[in-house]
Parts: sequence; structure tokens; C-alpha cells
Amino acid sequence: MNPRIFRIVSTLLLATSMTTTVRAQEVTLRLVSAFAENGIYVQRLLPWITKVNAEGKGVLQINFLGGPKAIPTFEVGNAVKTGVVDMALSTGAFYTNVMPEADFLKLTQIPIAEQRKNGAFDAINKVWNEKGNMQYLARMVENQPFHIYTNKKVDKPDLSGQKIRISPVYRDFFQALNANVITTPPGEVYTALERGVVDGYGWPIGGIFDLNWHEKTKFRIDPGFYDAEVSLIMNLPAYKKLTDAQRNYLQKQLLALEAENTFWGKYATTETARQQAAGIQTISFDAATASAFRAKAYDIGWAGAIKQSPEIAPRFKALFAK
Ligand code: 173
Repeated sequence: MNPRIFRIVSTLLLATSMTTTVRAQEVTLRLVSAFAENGIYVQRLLPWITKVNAEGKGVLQINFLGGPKAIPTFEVGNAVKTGVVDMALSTGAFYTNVMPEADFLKLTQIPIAEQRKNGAFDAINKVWNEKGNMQYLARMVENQPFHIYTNKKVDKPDLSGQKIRISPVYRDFFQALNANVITTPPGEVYTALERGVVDGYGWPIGGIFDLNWHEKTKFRIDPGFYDAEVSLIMNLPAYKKLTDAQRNYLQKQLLALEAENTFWGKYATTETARQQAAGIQTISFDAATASAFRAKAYDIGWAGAIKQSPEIAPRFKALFAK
């Protein structure tokens, strides 16, 4: 080949292969949420996705596919496990059908930053990798205790005669408080309250206004218990397929997301005030009853965990407790 032509052809080839390389280096991850799109969790996730996409051109992009209308709440875990989607925003209680351990994350009593340091995060990932075919990426909600919301007044921690909507988070504890429990995804709570199918429900301190449940709620029982866990999870093969540059970029953005978790303490305060302003009355107990109530929540929670997963639960307990 004539050297000039050779140079042109090889330059063209190089350019083509570089373009291909650049394209191959950008990955688009498909993400769904197990929580409603208009709820606080997705509302806080969307700006993060926008930032990831703006700063991640040529490296990594996230395509938000939607909430429970895209994939029903209790099917999101399996969608991540099988690679139907790459990533999800969920809480472990919604994917106990993948592994019972998912729901144990509500029992953490130390911040996610500390979980990353003391080995809890790695212990979680060992189980998530092996049993769930997924990577536990980041926790985006902390400092959001759960509460009992009800329309039937009580003067002691006893839910006898009450029908309460639950997710797996509350099952053992509420049954120990003599409630009749009914499991529903969040999307069915309003209708269940409206039709009188339930007298109340479990939910964290924040978010009851998002789906208008305040319209159907008379009382909140204090104190709260556990800590709502809402996290990003990812299909493990998809995670392993990322290049180093893509994984490092994702990691940087995940840590930035967790650094925003200081929001939740303030949100708990404003949501408590907002509930009061909406006429929701607080039911509280004397100090001894309140602390026994909280202790019972954890005792029952860990006892249930140990029963479901006798080897893993004690390992988690040593790393999750204060
Ligand atoms: O549906 C629920 O009440 C539940 O399990 C949950 C978990 C984390 C955040 C919000 C709700």
C-alpha cells in the first residue's frame, strides 16, 4: 500500500476503533424504584441521578424506568437478582422473597458510614452476593424510625382487636402486640384505610403525606423503633461487568449520596410537626413503658431474624448493634 494511503486508512481505523471504545466505555444502567415516584425517597433520588448523568457522560448513565407501575414493589428484588433491571431503590422488607436476611437491615443501630468501617457493610455484601446475586450499593435513608399509626386509641402498647397494615418489617413485633396483621405494598395503604380493611399501619416518621394517608390517620404511637432502611441494590453480574473507571465513578457518587443522609434527622423533625399541624394526635407512654416498648421491638426483631437465619443473624447482630 502507498504510504500516504496507508496513513489515511490506519488513521481512519484508529478513529473508528476509538469511537467504539469510547462508546463501549459508557454504560447505561436501568433503575427501578419499589417506592412510589412521588414519594420522598424517589424525590431525593432523582436529582442524584441527574447529577450522575451530567458528570458521567462517556462513563456511566442511569436510566430511571419508574416506580411500582414499572415493576410491582414485592417483585423488585427478583428483578435485580435475575438482571431484568440493573439497579433498584428498595428496602429489604420488599425482597424477603429473595432472602430473609434482606429485612434484617432495619435492625442497624449505627450509621452507614460506620457500617462501612466496622465490617457490617462487607458482611451484608457477602450475603447479598451469595444469596441474592446482588451488590448492596448504598443506603440513602437513615434516622427514620418506624411508628404505629392507628385510628383506634390505645393507652398501653397493645393492639388487641386492631387490624394493622404491615410489611415484613413489623410482622413479628405487631403480632407480639396482639395485632391482626395484613401485608400490603405501600400503594394499597390508602384504599385499605378508606375501606376500613385496616385500622392503622406501620410506616417511618416521614412520608405519610406523600400518598395522603394523613387524611385517614388519627393517632401516631410513640416512640419509634428500628431504622427505615432504603438502599440502592444492583444485579451482581452487571456490577462485575463495570470497568474500573465505571465502578470508581459509581462508588464516588454513591458515597456522595450517603453524605446527604444528614437530611433525614431534620426531615423527621419537620414531618413530626407537620403531622401535629394536620391534627394527628400523639399517643405516648411513661418513660419505663416507652423504653420497654423499644427494647421489645429489638428483642422480637432479632429473635425473628435468628429463627429465620440462625447462622447469619448473630453475625449481623454483633456488627449492627450499638
Ligand atoms: O412498607 C413499609 O412499611 C416498609 O417496610 C418501609 C421500609 C422502609 C421505608 C419505608 C417503608
